Amino acid sequence: MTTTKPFNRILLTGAAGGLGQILRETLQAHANVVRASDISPMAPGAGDHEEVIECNLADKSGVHSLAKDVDVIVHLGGISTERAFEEILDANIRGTFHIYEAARKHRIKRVVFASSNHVTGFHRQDQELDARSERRPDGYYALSKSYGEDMATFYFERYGIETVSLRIGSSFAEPHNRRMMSTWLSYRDLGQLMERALLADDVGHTVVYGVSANRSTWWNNRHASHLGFIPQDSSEAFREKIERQPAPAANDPDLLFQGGAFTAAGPFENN
Ligand code: NAI
Ligand code: 15L
Repeated sequence: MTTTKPFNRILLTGAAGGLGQILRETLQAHANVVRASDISPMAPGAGDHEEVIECNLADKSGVHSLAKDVDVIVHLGGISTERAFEEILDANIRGTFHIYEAARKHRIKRVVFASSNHVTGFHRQDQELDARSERRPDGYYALSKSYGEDMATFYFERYGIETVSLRIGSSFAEPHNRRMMSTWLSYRDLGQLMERALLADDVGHTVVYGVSANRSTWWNNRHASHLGFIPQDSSEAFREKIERQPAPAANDPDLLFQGGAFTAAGPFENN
């Protein structure tokens, strides 16, 4: 028996990255074809349900071609840590602009944008935030994600292109340190969040924190409840292992700020 999938073709950028490799498989359930793209080389696609295309997001016409015959874009590609401004500018700021322009020209109705918790990274860890809290980006990387969120609002208001911006916490197989006990997003919960971001109706521009049901968390998704994201996992299973790590100093940014060590990265230019 054949089942009808919600989309014919999904474009996935950043497909060679940590989360791209995880989601490449998840997305197969939702589209006849997943077009996987990255600047890094990847193995050829498996059968006719996967297309693999190498592309630098800074290349406007390359991105335009990537978006041809696509129904929805999952935009994960770009620099994913704090780096010098010019690197971020090309991959993240120009790259995200190219994605939205391609969406407009190809009449693509929705983008799922991998934003980051670092958009609000300079808030202290004793504060609870929601999607309407003040943004306090903790570096150039965070500024690029904040700009990406603004671009999402603009493209919705001007052209009706919907976006779900995922302010992902720390999505790895398991939390790496004490901070991640609060910020961890399991791969299973990431999969559910992606599914809701693709399938929920009338999202406009929705901002949602990507975080599992951890015992302590700094983020409240009250303004994204229409997505129906209900995380199932918790970092608690790793507490004993994490607490065996040497305790950081009391003034370690990893214990003070929601963005942790990102708040202390750089400067990258000395004159
Ligand atoms: P990653 O660094 O493993 O993957 C990013 C991918 O983007 C890489 O494969 C890289 O080759 C590609 N890329 C970089 N520059 C490019 C360019 N100019 N053109 C085309 N592709 C380019 O990062 P990860 O962990 O997979 O994250 C995916 C997305 O989610 C990123 O946008 C990241 O900022 C965001 N995110 C991830 C978090 C996490 O905990 N993993 C937390 C918050 C946000
Ligand atoms: C991010 O935005 C990064 O992409 C990821 O590598 C993690 O460091 C994560 O944030 C985090 O805050 O732990």
